[in-house]
Amino acid sequence: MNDDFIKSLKDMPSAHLLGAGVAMCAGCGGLQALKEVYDVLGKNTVFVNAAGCLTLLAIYPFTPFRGSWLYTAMASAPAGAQGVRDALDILIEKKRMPPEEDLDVVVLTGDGAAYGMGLSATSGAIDRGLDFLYLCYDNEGFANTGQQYSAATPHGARTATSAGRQGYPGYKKDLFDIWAANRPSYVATAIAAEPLDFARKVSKAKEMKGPRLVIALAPCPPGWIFDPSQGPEIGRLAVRTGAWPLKEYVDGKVTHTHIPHPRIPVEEYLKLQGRFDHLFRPKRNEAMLADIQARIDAYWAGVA
Ligand SMILES: Cc1ncc(C[n+]2csc(CCOP(=O)(O)OP(=O)(O)O)c2C)c(N)n1
Ligand code: SF4
Ligand SMILES: [Mg+2]
Repeated sequence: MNDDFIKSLKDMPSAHLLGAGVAMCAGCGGLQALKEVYDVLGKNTVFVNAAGCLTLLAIYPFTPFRGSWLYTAMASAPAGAQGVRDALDILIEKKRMPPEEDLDVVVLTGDGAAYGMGLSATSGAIDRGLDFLYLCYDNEGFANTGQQYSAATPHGARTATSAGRQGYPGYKKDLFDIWAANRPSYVATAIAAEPLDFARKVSKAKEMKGPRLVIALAPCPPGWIFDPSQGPEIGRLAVRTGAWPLKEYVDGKVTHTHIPHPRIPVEEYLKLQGRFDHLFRPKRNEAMLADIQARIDAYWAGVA
């Protein structure tokens, strides 16, 4: 990278964040989610980022962000956020920083950290009532290291560690419910392909205090195996098939912010992704397709 290019990164406004993903894949759903969050939060933000694909945005000493960036180990981002929040509070209390210059502390991790390795640190942060927003970009695998399965991988998906006709034998963990059970201030699901819903949720979370989570499903072209141009369509299909319910939790109550109607068959979503190719070719795996559809139907049957 030459000096002029690095300087151009430094001078970039936030609106060019997508273009700044020089080390990222075209059509990265995680990067799109981060851009939509950053457009709402703005520069008074410190990101506390656990190892994952979006770590590639921190090209020391520059990032495309106007705010700050702290890099942590995979399991430790909420603990890092505690340190940053404490430091900001002490600076304000000692009048070494005016309150109007306070920063939003945002944990930014993938699903591998959020659903698995970082859950213990997350639980402690929620118990302490830490004032932070957690953005999980959920690409349903350890994408940065070659899409091994994570606790967020959906049933039947092929990953680097789940090959064969059955794909991943487990079921996606319900991080929304795990957080909600801890009674935090706010929990929401979102997706970049539904930008108004996403922006409204981030704006709402920004106005709150305490532990807040937004989980953004993040279609990943190389991990999910699709052409980058199909990312927005796959994102919309995740919602229209009911595979990715858009909802939020506030004050003990869960509200769906969009109820797909009519709900279209989940295979319309699955068949666009190479990671589910084995369910359609060389022969349709009717039993597994029916199982995946039945679980989605059962979920929506329980939505009032
Ligand atoms: C304790 C630990 N184990 C393994 C790694 C190697 N590693 C770096 S990024 C990554 C994948 C993280 O997955 P996720 O949190 O979903 O983020 P993504 O890569 O999908 O963006 C792994 C396994 C690590 N950094 N730390
Ligand atoms: S592997 Fe997936 S999550 Fe990682 S940069 Fe590429 S598209 Fe984004
Ligand atoms: Mg991931």
